[in-house]
Amino acid sequence: MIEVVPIQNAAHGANLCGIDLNKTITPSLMKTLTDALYEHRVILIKNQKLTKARYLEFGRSWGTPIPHVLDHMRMPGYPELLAVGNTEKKDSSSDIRNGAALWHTDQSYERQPASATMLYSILVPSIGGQTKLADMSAAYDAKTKRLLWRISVRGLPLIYKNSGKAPKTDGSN
Ligand SMILES: O=C(O)CCC(=O)C(=O)O
Repeated sequence: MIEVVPIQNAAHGANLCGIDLNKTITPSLMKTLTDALYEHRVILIKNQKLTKARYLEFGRSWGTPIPHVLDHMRMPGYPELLAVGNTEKKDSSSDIRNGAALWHTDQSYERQPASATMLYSILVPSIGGQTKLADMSAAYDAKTKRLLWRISVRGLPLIYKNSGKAPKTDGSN
C-alpha cells in the first residue's frame, strides 16, 4: 500500500512511502507516481538502494532520458546519468562541484525540454548541501498584474547565463 504524505510546512512536495523500486515497476505504480508528481510537484522516495542500471531503468519508466548536453558530464557506461559531487577526482573541479549551485531548470535549453528530473543521493553531508526546488507553475499563477502586463507586451524572454551573477533584465551583458 503506497502512502502519499505531503511535506509539512512546505509549499509543495510529498513523501511516498511503501515503495521498493527494486521490485517490478508496474503501470499502476507509474500512474500513482505520476499523479503524485503532478499534484505535489516534487516527490521523495526514500530508503532505496539502486544500482546505476536499475536507477536508469526507473528513469526510463518516465520516458526517454536525455543525456547531458556536455560530453564530459555524462557517466561512462551510463550516458543518461551524470554525477554531481566532490568525492571523485573528476568532481574535484569547482566547475563540476558547483555547477548546480545556482538556480536552474534542468535541460530547459533542449528543443524538447525534459518534463521531469531525478536525483539519487548516495552520500549527503550532515550539514549544508541542501537541494532547493521552486514550483515555477505556482510562481506563474501568482504573477502580479505588472508582470502579467510585461509578459503580454514583451513576451517571456529567456536569458541563459552560466555564471555566478544573476542576469540583467535589460538585455545587456
Ligand atoms: O546536487 C544537487 O543538490 C542538485 C543537482 C542539480 O540541480 C543538477 O544536477 O541539475
